[in-house]
Amino acid sequence: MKMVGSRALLECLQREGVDTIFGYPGGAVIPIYDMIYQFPAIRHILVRHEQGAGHMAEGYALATGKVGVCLATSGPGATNLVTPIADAMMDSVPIVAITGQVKTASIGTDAFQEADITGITMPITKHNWLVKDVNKLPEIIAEAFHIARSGRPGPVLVDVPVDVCRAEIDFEPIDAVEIPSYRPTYEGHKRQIKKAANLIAAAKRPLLYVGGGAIHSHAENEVLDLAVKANVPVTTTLKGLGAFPETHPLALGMLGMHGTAYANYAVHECDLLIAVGARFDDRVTGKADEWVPRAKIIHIDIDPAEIGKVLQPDVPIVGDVRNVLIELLKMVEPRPAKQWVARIQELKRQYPLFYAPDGALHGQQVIQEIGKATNHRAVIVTDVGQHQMWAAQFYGFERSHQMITSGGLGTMGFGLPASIGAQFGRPNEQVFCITGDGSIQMCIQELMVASIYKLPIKICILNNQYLGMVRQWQELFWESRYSSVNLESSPDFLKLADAYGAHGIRVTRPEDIRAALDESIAVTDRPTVIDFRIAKEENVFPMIPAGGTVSQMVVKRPAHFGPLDPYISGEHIADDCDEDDDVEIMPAQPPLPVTVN
Ligand SMILES: Cc1ncc(C[n+]2csc(CCOP(=O)(O)OP(=O)(O)O)c2C)c(N)n1
Repeated sequence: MKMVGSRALLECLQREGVDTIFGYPGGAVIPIYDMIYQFPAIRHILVRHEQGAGHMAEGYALATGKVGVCLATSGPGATNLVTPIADAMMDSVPIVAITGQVKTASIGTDAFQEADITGITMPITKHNWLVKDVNKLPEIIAEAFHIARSGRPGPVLVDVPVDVCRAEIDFEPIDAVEIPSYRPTYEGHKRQIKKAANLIAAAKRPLLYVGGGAIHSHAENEVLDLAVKANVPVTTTLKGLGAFPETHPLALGMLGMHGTAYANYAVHECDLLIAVGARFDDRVTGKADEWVPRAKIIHIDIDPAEIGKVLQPDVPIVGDVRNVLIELLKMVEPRPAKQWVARIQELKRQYPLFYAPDGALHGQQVIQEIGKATNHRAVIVTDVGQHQMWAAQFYGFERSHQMITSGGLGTMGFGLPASIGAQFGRPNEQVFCITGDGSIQMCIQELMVASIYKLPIKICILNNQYLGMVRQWQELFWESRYSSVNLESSPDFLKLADAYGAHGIRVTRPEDIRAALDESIAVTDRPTVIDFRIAKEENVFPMIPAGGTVSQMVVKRPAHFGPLDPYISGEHIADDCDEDDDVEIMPAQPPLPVTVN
């Protein structure tokens, strides 16, 4: 069928199942915008800044597991997508970014609004294309979606010159994509899986270290089955939160720089680390060559480039983690691990997540209350900073696709637009945006989009009047020389909410948290902004300094716990060994310094 390129583009998107595009128009994409009217099944969301469109596409993808789509014009429109594309690359988020380009004949002439966006985004996309021939458009769009969603997911970009949009094509849909040079490995090698099963059988203190890859591959049930069958405690990364229910007795919560003390001690003591869709990020490992000192490592990942990138595994398994775990489960025998599980329980008792109950309004308490008010079922989208870490520590995640956060790039400004994308993707669920007074101001303009579409997002600003996380580093590592972190002169967030047509609430006392949350939950026809005036100089603990080791971890413990139990040396636990239990406990390296509060 004969048609122009812009129609062919939208036909292709429709065939890919695209129902929502987040975008912003401009000269080079007017032909596409003109054609959108003829595709009523595709909803276009007019954002207020292209960065917002990119993060919305990410939020949509992370909430639904589908591919998110964003659209921008050439030049500045395209370069405004760079941050969300880089963000999606770091966190393996499947998005397709479509950009307009100046007409083919003008490319390379410094034409008005020309930017070499395929050049610029080459290192931050899985792949990108400049469409020079309209006849290639259907094939390129099919490949773009295929590459974005398959293997290790990630962002792709398709740059379409304005004359290609207007050129005529005899359109034929593409049914199947075959890219000989791109064939992700989905099945793990059987012999490797058998080796992994043998290591699990021989291990006395195994530990599952689960990352975002487990969520991308829908491996939650298999992670749970393996943990229960072989009695393996589970710690997750920031991006893996929700892959394992935190109420489970084997759950250790998040590990790493601001992970739980018990997760980090478990890493230190384990004799087998089973990494599932996780990439040994420096915020997890700290000083990598001293991390996990006693363990053999099994590393399961779909991306062969991750194997051995940071630490060399004893058993690497390349494949889709769900497929691999299904095979592994067939070979793993049930095994008791009474001593190890008891040890984990004791670590959890000794080092609970903790903040001082001093009557002040604490970010941690706000997060805990959000957990209770939503029965731990809401979709939580965060920005970047202290509030993000408190959300990770204190919410209590129970299911996958529930925590949406910028982990790898750490992009302030991600939260609000990503929560809008998430709410579009999951219209019937409660979406909470946990943000800071710094982060919210980076994409605040998108509040208008939430208002126009009556999205009932609850935007919780943990307002400490500082760029809190940077202030914390300056306090702890730069002798409290606070430099350019003061945000006392922020706008009045209630007036701002009003200006954008959102509901506004201010909370200054802990006793008012729950009422404010209930009030916001009752507002269903527009966003709510809650300005929580939290303690100004609170720090996130536990903390292992960047590049540090577990022995440098600073932990806060309740005062009534008194001095550390001598059990930490592991001595008396060894005395407790059951006769029939062959698990021998290796103590953590004593003494582990802690700040007793
Ligand atoms: C775009 C961007 N710029 C700078 C940073 C560096 N940075 C990390 S956390 C942080 C402070 C965040 O402040 P706020 O949003 O108020 O959150 P808080 O830490 O106070 O909870 C900054 C500036 C970043 N992560 N992203």
